[in-house]
Amino acid sequence: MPTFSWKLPQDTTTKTQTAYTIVVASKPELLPNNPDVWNSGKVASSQSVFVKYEGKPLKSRQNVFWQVQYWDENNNPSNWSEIAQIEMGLLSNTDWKAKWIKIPNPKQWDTTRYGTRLFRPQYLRNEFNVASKIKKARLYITSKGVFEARINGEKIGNDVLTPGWTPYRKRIETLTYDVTDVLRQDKNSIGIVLAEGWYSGRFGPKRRWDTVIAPPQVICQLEIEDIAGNLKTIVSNENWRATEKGLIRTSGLYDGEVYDANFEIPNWSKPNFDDSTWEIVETEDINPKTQLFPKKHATIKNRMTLKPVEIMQQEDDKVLFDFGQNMVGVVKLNLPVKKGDTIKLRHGEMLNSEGKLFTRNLGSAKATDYYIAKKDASISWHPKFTFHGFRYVELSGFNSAFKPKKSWVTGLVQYSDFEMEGEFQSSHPKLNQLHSNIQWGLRGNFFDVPLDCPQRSERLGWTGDAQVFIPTSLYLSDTHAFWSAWLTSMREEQFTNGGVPVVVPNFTGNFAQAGWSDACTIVPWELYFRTGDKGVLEDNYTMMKRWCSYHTSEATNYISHMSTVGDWLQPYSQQKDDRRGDTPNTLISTAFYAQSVKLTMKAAEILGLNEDKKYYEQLLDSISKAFENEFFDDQGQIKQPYTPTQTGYLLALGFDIVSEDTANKAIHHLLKEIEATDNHLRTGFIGTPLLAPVLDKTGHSDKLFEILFKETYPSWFYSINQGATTMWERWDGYTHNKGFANRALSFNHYAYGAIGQWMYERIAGISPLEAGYKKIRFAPMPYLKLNEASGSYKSQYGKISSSWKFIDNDFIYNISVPPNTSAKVILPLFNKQANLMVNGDKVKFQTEKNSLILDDLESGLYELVYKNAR
Ligand code: RAM
Repeated sequence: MPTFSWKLPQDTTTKTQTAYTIVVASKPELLPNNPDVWNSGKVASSQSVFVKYEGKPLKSRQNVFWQVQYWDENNNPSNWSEIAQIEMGLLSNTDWKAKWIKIPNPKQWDTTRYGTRLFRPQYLRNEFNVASKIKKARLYITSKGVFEARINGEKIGNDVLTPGWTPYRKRIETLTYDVTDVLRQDKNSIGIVLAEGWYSGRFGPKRRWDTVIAPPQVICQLEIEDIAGNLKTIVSNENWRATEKGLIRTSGLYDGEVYDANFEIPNWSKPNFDDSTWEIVETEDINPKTQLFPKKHATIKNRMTLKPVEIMQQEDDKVLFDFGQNMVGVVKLNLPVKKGDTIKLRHGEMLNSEGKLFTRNLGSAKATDYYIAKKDASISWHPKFTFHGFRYVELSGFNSAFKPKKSWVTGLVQYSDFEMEGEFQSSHPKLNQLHSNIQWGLRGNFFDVPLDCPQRSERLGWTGDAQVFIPTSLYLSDTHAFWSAWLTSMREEQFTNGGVPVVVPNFTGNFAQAGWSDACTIVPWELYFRTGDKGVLEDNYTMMKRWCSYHTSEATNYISHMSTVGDWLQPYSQQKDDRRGDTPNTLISTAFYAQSVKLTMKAAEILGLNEDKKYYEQLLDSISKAFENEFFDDQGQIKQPYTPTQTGYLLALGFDIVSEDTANKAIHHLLKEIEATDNHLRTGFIGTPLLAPVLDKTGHSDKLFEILFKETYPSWFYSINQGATTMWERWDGYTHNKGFANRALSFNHYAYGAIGQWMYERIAGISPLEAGYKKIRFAPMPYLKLNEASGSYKSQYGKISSSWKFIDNDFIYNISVPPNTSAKVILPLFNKQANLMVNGDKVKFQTEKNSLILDDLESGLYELVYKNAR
């Protein structure tokens, strides 16, 4: 059921909300006075985000209109908001009168090298008549595979690779399109192109074990209401026809697309097309065990375009384009061709030492698209059912009559449709480049589900990568719906024993791993804390509990023996498989056992489940004691036979699982470990995200700045110095001196971008003090390496911004606190005789240790001036 959120106007005098009324009606004319669906009444509350709908359950197809009014701090009512609308899709399988359809006996062939079979894309169509004028029409549609629909020749929507990727056996997301304007009174036609996508074909390691690979199918239901109120429903059924002899010859996510213009079927998706030579489709009833349910998060879209910055001749008929930015999506061609030309596009993220496309890191993904020309023409084309990760594209097979131009190619950047709203700026160009690389990590990998990487023959929803990156992602853009949709898939993939797979949707098999599967507690908690949506905890609490029980079943005397790949990709690992770090597995697993129990305890507290809370509190206490006993000596040092590592200390301190006394000692051992590496990180996927919070909370952020601003290996800036425009899987995936590393060579892996969280929290200075930023903490760290920094975050309440700089020796700090929130400002004390002016007035402030504190600031704009700060 829906929740309602609204923003109070920013830049007015309104400070807070003291009450609200929501009214919901079946027709806009009934608002606000006669709401026939729901009236919340006047509710005395400051809640303005994620307010639950409490009327009668909304039904399939139901259309409702709503408005909100709030009262401010002086009890003055606002005007009613504009009217907003909600339309429900088909909520139950029984709403569907349609059947799954597909071409009968689709031909498949073995690409023996991979042991998987491919199906040709299908073209399916039907015609129908509409006798009277149309008032409203909706197309409900989805597929096992990916599709594009057309009505009367016109493409429906501008979504990419719909319906996206879910555990298909359990649930398939459906789309609803308003098609009122493309239908006409008279003859109409509907056509669908259907390809493999994630559903069948060559994708993921699991395919290799599947003995049966089902061919793609599509289902759709077109519901038309005429002006007299008569309803007509067109459904996918045995009246449809299909062919495989269409333009797209093959299409696969890893391998690319082959488009042959000789197979053009003119007007195939328009009315009056003779499809008598096409085959009658085969139908299949809807399986009640597979839920069809409307997609709850944004589809993938063509979000941006990139033009090449350079064009390089390779051979007579081969050129290479450089987009200047590693990106994800496809290339759109705009070029002249002659009959018979086969244009070939190969994609790569890097060039080798000879200046040729480097593709070894793509694994078995061919990432190659073809366009075969039927006649002399100027073409405009891009592939539909594939995607690639690339900065460079090699184009060959063009006609020697034409001289390649930059305008021949455009990069279509594709990702789940959200605005990149977070802003970060500083006086340090490399820090700004790092922010840009992190943003591109999100653009490249938030592809309906969070992917580890977008280019090689992998592209899976790795849970470990996701759990470290979620806080950063929420700063960068509104990914709330994206994450909660992925959590739905995670719940569906949880095993009966409570384990959670390491990739979601599950493609790796029935096993769980510490640090990865723990995403099932970490992601819900972060999502709740950073958005204030309690519903996330309600939805996922059972999964969290079951996961904790599974953890318990994998522990002896509270010490976990759950498997883990460990501190993945820790530099200078001494292990046989050097992708695994040196931190003992059991230390990692026990630490995550504690962390999952802690977050579940916190969730129980928020949900008011006191018994559970107590239970987890005790369990956490037992785990913490056992952890400390097992791994630490009384000097706060990791003890024999366990190998001390930066990550070992970071886990203990970051997850708070040792006593205060031990923590106070352990921090010195961590600092020693860091000094031993000349202030470089020696951490992998597990430890790296903990460096910032641990060094910060123990008062050693100067150390962190040193690590962060390092230019030598391993460090964030090191990869930038080697040319990175995205986050890399390993810091030295490529180096100017040594060339390419052997493996783990993705040049678009967002995990190490987790440092973005700290850049927003402590360099710009914005973080939530209370869930969802109801109270905001402004705590920048004006650091000597920087002269200024600023950031902004689009919260549910409005834009939060924070910007500081030094002018001469004075520190100037500007913040914006949105309405209906409050704030606490924490600044370094600089010098004790501080003269602090706020909006021109001298103010008193509290001090705490070495900090200056202004608490309970109400909403508004503030300029703080601190004279002679340095
Ligand atoms: C790799 C993935 C991912 C990592 C796992 C352990 O194959 O790229 O990033 O989490 O392995």
